[in-house]
Amino acid sequence: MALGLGSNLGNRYQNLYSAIIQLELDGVVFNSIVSSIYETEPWGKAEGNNFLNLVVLGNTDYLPNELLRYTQQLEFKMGRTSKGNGYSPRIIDIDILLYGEMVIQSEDLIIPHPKLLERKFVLIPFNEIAPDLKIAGTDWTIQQALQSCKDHCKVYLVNLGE
Ligand code: PH2
Ligand code: MG
Ligand code: MG
Repeated sequence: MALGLGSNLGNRYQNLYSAIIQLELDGVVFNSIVSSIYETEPWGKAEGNNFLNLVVLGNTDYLPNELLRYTQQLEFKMGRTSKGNGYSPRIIDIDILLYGEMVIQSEDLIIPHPKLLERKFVLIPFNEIAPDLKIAGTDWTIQQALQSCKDHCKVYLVNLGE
């Protein structure tokens, strides 16, 4: 199971860090592998500052809809306010990217994430930790998806050293 996290409001680094810690503390995600953090240009109609983004790959005992409910509650608990149009600045955004081999098309949840293939701010961190992972419902790996991705928004590795 893989999650994409993003923040472009407040202390962006701390927001990402708090969310990962909370996911682990609540036992929702375990054995997780976390990508580096990337500073990314707003993609699409997104307003506001650059984002920090990362991808978490891990295990979970939650079913997809339970995981969705949990992540939405965590976003809310961390102070995310309006849902806006989905593109307004946010303290934290937690998106389910993949859930094993599952393909889900329900009203409130689509897996794989419907915009996964279009977004370098997701594919670049994802490729760092799982280039050979297959994307359910496609013949592609993460690396192949990244190589074919036409997104021109800039994605920079954040150097946290020193
Ligand atoms: N999230 C969006 C829309 N645009 N752009 C970047 N760079 N990073 C995001 O996390 C992001 C976005 C909607 O959730
Ligand atoms: Mg999102
Ligand atoms: Mg979201």
